Amino acid sequence: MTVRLDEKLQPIYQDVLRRNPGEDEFHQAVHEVLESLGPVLAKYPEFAEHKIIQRICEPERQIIFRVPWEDDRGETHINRAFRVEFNSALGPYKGGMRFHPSVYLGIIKFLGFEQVFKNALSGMPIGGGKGGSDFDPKGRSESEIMRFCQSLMTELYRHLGEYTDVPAGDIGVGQREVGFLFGQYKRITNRYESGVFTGKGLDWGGSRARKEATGYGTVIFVNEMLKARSDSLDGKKCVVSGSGNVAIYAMEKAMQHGAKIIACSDSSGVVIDEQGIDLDLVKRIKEVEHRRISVYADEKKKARYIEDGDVWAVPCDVALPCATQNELNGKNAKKLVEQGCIAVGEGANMPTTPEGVRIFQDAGIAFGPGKAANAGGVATSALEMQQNASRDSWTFEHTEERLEEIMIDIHRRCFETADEFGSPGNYVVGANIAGFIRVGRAMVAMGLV
Ligand code: NDP
Ligand code: 2IT
Repeated sequence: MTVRLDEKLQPIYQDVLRRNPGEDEFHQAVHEVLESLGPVLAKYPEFAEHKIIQRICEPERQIIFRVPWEDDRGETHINRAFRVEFNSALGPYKGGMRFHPSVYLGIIKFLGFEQVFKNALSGMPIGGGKGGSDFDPKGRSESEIMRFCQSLMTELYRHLGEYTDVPAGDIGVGQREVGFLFGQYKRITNRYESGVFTGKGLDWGGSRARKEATGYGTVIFVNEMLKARSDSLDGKKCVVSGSGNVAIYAMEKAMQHGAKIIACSDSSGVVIDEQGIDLDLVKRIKEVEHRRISVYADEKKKARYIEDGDVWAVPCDVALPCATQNELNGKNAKKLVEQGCIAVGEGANMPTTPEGVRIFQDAGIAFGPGKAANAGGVATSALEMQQNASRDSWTFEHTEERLEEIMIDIHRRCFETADEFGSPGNYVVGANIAGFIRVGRAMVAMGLV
């Protein structure tokens, strides 16, 4: 069930399929953006004239390299790593690094492509890029992870720079990994270049509220969607997928808004706690002990753990997918709608399949797509870059206030753009068009580069 593209866009999409065979997630992300762009070409013919869409779908540079490393027993391993420098019309390439065994070029390209529009939407001076490796950190010791990060950076450093390409974390890459990567960059280049990485520790150039920013921002966005419908999060039952960085701080902010979190998950199973998830316990299990979410039910006798369970089968008012791409399909979406869900905010990147998105939109529920709803993370990364450039360090309150202003502004822009282009209430259309126009205008202004 795919939506037909505008006739001018169809050949462009066919070309993307032809040039990028086997990269399903990238095709999906491109199709979803192109679906929104028909009315933009009608209103702004200069974008077609300058072939902006064709250019935006082709990364400026793609780097693929071997990462050899030795485990604790002396055995050699070879992984593959990527950095896709997608678009630098608005600033240095900016986007996270993902370490997960599922990583291949198609995943990094979909993430890099999404990042271009997300970063544009954030209003900050950052281009889009993404990187990662098929390295699986699960079960690896800290010294193995350090050696892997050092080996990766020994190759990647030559492509980075505070004015060139600025990575951060994503799945499997948190502050610890950012520390190992930044440390090796500093050693090789002999430069303490704080602005070359974001998501750093607070003692060595990190920003307050960066750790919280993606999850917090997602919930701020959801609250704005509800406000636009004269509703709020207060008293709502929420279900969150994942229990990593984004999930934890989405839960925290939703609770601050008076919501009750009744379920979260990891890739092994689901925890349901009708009394409300105990976030301190989740933080201890995940952030301190790095264990499985099943431990939660071992410690809380009233909670239930379902091995391989489906988090979207738990009835809720608000669903916050915060784990990974395509984790919420059409069947899940149908069930959520039937069980009374009124809003979905994507903390993860592209967690809802195209069929799922259509089911939510046809049902008229508030749907906040990732490139808008989770933009608070990268926006706060840009605030970290700002603090690094001025050798300053802001308070938590000030940084969170900036984040809130940015999220409210993103919501407003998506809302108004959707209206302007004839799709009122459709935040997917609003986000795609508003992001595209900002990048497209900069590309036209800079000529054929
Ligand atoms: P983490 O590694 O901290 O947490 C990821 C969580 O999702 C874990 O609970 C993990 O479970 C689960 N998960 C990951 N992959 C899968 C999978 N294939 N199937 C089921 N569960 C899975 O990552 P983040 O919280 O940083 O990232 C989560 C999502 O948010 C990603 O889509 C990321 O791209 C997106 N995002 C992150 C931002 C950030 O600032 N960190 C910013 C914007 C978006 P397990 O531990 O069992 O693998
Ligand atoms: O998907 C994302 O926006 C991120 N992983 C964060 C990127 C960043 O540079 O902070």
